[in-house]
Amino acid sequence: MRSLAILDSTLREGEQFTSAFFTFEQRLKIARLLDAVGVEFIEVPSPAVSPEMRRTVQALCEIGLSAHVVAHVRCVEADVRAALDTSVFGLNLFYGTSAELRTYSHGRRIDQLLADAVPLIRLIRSTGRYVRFSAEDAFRSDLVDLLTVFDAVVEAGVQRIGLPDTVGIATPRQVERLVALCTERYPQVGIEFHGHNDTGCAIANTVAALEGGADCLDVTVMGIGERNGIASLSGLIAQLYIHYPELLETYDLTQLALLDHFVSECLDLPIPFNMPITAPGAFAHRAGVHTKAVLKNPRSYEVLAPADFGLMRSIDVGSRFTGRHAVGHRATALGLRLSNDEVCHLTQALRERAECGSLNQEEVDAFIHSWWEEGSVCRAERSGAGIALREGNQEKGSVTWEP
Ligand code: HCA
Ligand code: CU
Repeated sequence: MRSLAILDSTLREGEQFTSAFFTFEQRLKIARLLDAVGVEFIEVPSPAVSPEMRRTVQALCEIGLSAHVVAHVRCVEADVRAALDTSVFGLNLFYGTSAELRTYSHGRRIDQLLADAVPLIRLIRSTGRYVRFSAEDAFRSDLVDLLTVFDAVVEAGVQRIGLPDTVGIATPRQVERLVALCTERYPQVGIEFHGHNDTGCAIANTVAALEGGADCLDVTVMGIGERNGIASLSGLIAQLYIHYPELLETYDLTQLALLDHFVSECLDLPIPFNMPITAPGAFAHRAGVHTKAVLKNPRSYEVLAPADFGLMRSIDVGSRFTGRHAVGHRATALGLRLSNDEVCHLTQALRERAECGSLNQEEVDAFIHSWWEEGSVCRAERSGAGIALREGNQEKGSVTWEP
């Protein structure tokens, strides 16, 4: 079986998300939750950032996580030494290789950046630590430059090379091809991919990297990161669950929602409505056609089983699109025994009411109760004439609603 490592960078890339801030305690709790989910790597910022960051990184190394803590470090000797001064498992080095970053970011030529990086890689390897080198902005880099850099860093002893799509520009096909090329050229090292979401392809690109041969995929909780972030942990897990379930065998998927909720609380940022698995509506079904089928067999419209993630599905009954199966099901759950005709009438009444605006679950329940009570009055009034809707139907042997 092929192996896959998920690297979560919520504590590094994630805190580069605009207005994000995690306290010391929150960082520790996020790391524990990530560990409970089962990610292999937790990426943290460079300990050289500040004494407080150094304290945090060291604390994260000492709380007994199974995940490997790796520091994201520039190819600058002081930064590398600051990271080596902590107990991190390894260092994730990065250096911009595209013309854009070489010109406007660090201003170094390819030969100059290699002169910086190669001795540092050797230094890190001499301490026995893990080292990965990422060519920042790989997908806007000239292929010859990129391979020149990777040839040198692989030769210097890195265990993994990283291909970040720093500006979210790549298509899945480009990612798969470049990763496949590197997998073939550098069979002795692992390949990592880190995909930004500027054009909405982060998760697709991350899965394409896996299919191209990458063995380490970067994510953050809810996809937070610079600008509009990178691939989300939930999004990647949703894809793996369906297409590569064997790669999730060591994961505890029931911890995922707790993690997303905790980070969402820390940032005072709701989980996005379209977040796979953990969005509030990820397992909510609405239109009559859908709810009828889902009530018969959830697999009709659910490819992810909510229970596997410790979650529950919901049936939204309060819309103008509602159907009698959903309404009958809800009425039964409320303890009412309705005939088929009654369910049809109730559904019609509910739909008419929902034309003025959708109802939430509480409003639906209140509507059903008051509809039922009004019906009882009518039934009582009419009972002398023998035309009470419900009892009358039952007398005639009409079928009681069965969900
Ligand atoms: C950054 C850039 C980075 C690095 C990714 C990596 C990117 O914020 O420093 O080290 O693989 O997207 O290129 O996040
Ligand atoms: Cu990034």
